Amino acid sequence: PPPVRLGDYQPPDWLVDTVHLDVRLHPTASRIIARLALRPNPEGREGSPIVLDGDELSLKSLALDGVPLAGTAYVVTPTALTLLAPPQRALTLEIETVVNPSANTKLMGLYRSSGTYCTQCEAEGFRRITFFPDRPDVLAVYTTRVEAEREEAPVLLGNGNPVESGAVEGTSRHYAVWHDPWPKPCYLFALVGGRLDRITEDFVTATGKRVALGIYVEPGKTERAGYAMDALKRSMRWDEEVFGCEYDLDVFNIVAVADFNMGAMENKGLNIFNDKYVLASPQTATDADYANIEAIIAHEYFHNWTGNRITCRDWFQLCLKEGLTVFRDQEFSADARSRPVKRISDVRLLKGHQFPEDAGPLAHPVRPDSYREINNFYTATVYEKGAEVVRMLKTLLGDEGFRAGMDLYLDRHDGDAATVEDFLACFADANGVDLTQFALWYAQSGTPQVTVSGRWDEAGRSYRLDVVQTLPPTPGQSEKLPMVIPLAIGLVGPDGADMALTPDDGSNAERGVLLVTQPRQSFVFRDIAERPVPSLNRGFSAPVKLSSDMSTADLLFLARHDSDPFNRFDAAQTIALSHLVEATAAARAGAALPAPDALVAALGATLDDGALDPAFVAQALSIPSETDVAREIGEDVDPDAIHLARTALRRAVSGALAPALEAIYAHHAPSGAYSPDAASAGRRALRNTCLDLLAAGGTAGSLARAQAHFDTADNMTDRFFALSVLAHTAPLAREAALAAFHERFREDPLVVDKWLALQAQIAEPQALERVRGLTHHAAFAWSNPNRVRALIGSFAGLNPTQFHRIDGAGHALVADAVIDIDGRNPQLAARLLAAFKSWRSLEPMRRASAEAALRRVAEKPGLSPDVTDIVGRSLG
Ligand code: HT7
Ligand code: ZN
Repeated sequence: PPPVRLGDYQPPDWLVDTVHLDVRLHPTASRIIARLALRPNPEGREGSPIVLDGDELSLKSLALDGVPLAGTAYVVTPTALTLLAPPQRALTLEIETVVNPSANTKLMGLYRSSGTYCTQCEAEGFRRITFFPDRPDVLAVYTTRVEAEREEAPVLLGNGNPVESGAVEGTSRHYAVWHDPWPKPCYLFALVGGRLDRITEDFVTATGKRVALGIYVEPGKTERAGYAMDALKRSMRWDEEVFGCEYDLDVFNIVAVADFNMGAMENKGLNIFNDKYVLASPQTATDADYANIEAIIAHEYFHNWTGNRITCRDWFQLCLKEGLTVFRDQEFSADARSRPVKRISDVRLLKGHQFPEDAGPLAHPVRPDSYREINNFYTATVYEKGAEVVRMLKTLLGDEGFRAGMDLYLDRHDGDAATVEDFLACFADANGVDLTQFALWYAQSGTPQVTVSGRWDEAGRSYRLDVVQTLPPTPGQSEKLPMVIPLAIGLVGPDGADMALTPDDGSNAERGVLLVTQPRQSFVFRDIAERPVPSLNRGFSAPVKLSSDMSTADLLFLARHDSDPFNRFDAAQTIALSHLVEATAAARAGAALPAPDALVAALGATLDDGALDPAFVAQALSIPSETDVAREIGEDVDPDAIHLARTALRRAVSGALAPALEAIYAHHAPSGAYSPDAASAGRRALRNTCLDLLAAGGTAGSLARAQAHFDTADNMTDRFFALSVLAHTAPLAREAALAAFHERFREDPLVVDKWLALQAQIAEPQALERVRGLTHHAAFAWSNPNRVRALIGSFAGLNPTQFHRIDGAGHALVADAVIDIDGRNPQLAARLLAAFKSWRSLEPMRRASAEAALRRVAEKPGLSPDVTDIVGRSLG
C-alpha cells in the first residue's frame, strides 16, 4: 500500500457520538456486540459510504437501526467493512464480531497475558476488536459491558466510572458495566478481565473530589505495587500544582500485565502497564527500576490531560501528546529528584538513542509527514527530541510565558483532536511572538551542528562569540533552512565565577540565552576585563551537536568551576571523548595509546570536591560508552578498536585514581535498611561506580572487593551491579556468580530478564553462543517481549563488538530472530531490526555484513508491513 501522507488529511465523513459495547469474554471466541450512534460529519464529504476499519475480525451479524442488513448493502474485506449507500442521517449500527484472544500473539487488540484478558488499542488495535473508524479524530462516549466466567475473571474493568455489576442469571458468568463520560478516540479504549489482586488508596483532588485509586497485579504480587501507588499520588498532586491539571473521574485504575509491546498505555481511567514498570521491591528492583517506575507512572497519568482530554487529530501529530508528556514527566522527576542529575541522564539518553536515529537512514522529523506503518514512529525522535522542542519553548518564553501558553492550550483545546499548529498558536498568542521559524523543529530532521568560536579583545574589553549553524541532509530532505537555536551560555571568569553579560546589541542575551536564528551570527559582550572561558549550551538548552575551539585547559577549567552542573559534567565528557577518539585511531593503527592525563585530572578534581552531590559525581565519573565513541567518530567505525581504547582508558583511570576511589567506596558503605529515595540511590550509584572503576584495574584486590560486594549485598541495586562488574571484568568468578544469581531468582521473570540482559552484553567472542544457548533456556520465551528485549535486544543494542562481529555472525543472529519473531509479533520484530540503524557508519567489512543481513530479511516472503518498512528505509 502507498504511504499515508500528512498533506492528504481529510476530516472523517462520519462521526460517532456514542459507542455501546457488550464484550463476552471467552478464551478462544470472545464475542463483541458494538452499537454505534453515527451521523454524517458536516465537515466531511457529502453522501459518502460508511467505511469502518477492521483487522482479523470475524463478522457475525450487522444491523442498521435494528434491521439486519442485506448482504448487498455492505462489503467486507480483510481491512474494512463498507456500508455502500447508507441513509445520510443519524443512524445506529449494530455489529457483532468474534475474536480469538488466545491466538492474538501480536498483542494488539484483545489478547491474553498469563490468562488475563487485556487490550492494547494504540495505535490501530481497536479495529481488531470491532469494525470502527479507527482514527484519533473520531471522539465518542463509551459505555462498556464486560462479561466473563466469574471463576476465570473475577475482576472486570473498563474505562471511566463503574456503573453496575452482577451475576448473569442461571450461569456461572458475571458482568460489569463501565461508563466513560469523556469523549475519546478509540485508541484510548481498554478493558481487563482476570484473576488479579489489587491495592487501593484514595486521592482527594485540589477541589476536594475523592478518587478511588487501584493497582491490579498478578496474585501474590501486591507487596511490590506500593511504590507505583506512591508515585501515582505524587504525580496527581504535582500535575495540579505545576500545570493546574485535576483528575476528572471517580476512579483511576492501573493493571500490570506480563506481556506488553511497550512500557505502558494511558487508556482513559484504566492505564495498562508492562509489569516491569509497576512491580518493585528492594530485593527485585534496582534504583534505576524505581526511577523508571516513577517516571512512567507519571507519564501515563499526565497523558490524562496531554493526550486524552486533548488528543491528536491524526498520527502525524503523535509528538503533540508524546513529546509534551515526556517533557512533563522529565520535569516531575527533576522536581522529585536532583534536577541536574535528571538533566544529565535525559541528555545521555537523547544522545545515545535519538542522535544516532537522526544521523542514519531511519531519520525523520519530530512530526513526520508520511508513514507506511505508524507503529514504527514511536521513536526517540518523536518522544525525546519532541520533549526537547517543548523544553526549548520554555527556554525561549521563560517560565511565565511557557505556563501562559500551556494554560491557553489546555483551555482552548480541551475536548479537541488537535495539531502541532494548534499547540504552537497558543504559545504565540499567549506571548505575542511569532513561532513560524521555531516550527521548523517539528518539520526538519537531523541534528543541527553548531560551531562556536570565541575571541577576547583585551584592548576593547569585549568578548565575541561567532556562531555557525548547519543542518545535514537527511532522508527525503536535502535542503534545510536555519533553525531557531536558544543557546544558553555563560562567561566564566578566571576566579570561576560567572561574569555579568552585557550584550552589545541590546539582545536578550543578558538572560544568558543567545537567540541563534541565522546560518552565521556573532554576539559581542561589553565590559569583559579578563579573558573568560565560555560555557556553551548550558543545561543542554538546544538538542544540537556543538563544537568549539575550546582548549583542553579550558575544558578542564569548566570541569572544575562551571556553575552550570550540566556543562561541568559535559566538559569532562568532552575531554574523555576526544581522548577515546584519538586512542581508537591509535589502536586501529597498532600504535601506542595516548596517556589520559587531562581526563585523570578532571575526574580527580571531581572526586576531591566533597561539596558535590554523590549522584552527580557518579555521572561525572562515567566513561562515555562505546556507542558514544562510535557516534563521535561517525564513519568507518571499528567497534573492536573502540573497545580496546575504552578498556585501556578505564584501566588507566583506575590505576591513577585508586586511592580516591577506594576512600569514597569506603565512605559510602551502606548504613541502615535500603530505601529507594534519590539521595540514598545517589550514594549507591557513586559507591558502585567506584567499585566498577576499581575493578577495571583488574587487580586481585579489586576483584575480591566486587565478589564481596556481590556476596554481602542486601538489595538488588548492589547485588546486580556487583554481578555485572564480575561478569564484565572477572571471567573466572563470572559463571559461579551468574549461577548463584539465577538460582536465587529463578522464579522471578523480571529479575531473570536482568540475568539474560547482562549475559547478552559480555564483550567476548563466546557471547554469541551464550545468547544462542540462552534462547533454549527454560527462562526464555520468544512469545514474551520482555524476554526477547532482554536477551536479543541487549545483544543488538548494548554489545557492539559482538553484534558487529567481523564474521557477520552477530548480524545474522539478530536477522534470524527478527524473521522468526515477525510471524508472531511484527511490532517487536521491527523494533529489534531498528538496532541496525547506524549500519552505514561501520567500517567496510562490517558494513557489508550488516547490509547482507538486512537484504536477507528484506527478501523473506510474507514479511509484515512493520518489518518491511524498517528494512526498506534502512537499506533505502
Ligand atoms: N501512548 C503509548 C504508546 C503505546 C503503544 C504504541 C504502539 C503499540 C503499543 C503501544 N503501547 C503503548 C505509551 C506512551 O507513550 O505513553
Ligand atoms: Zn506517552
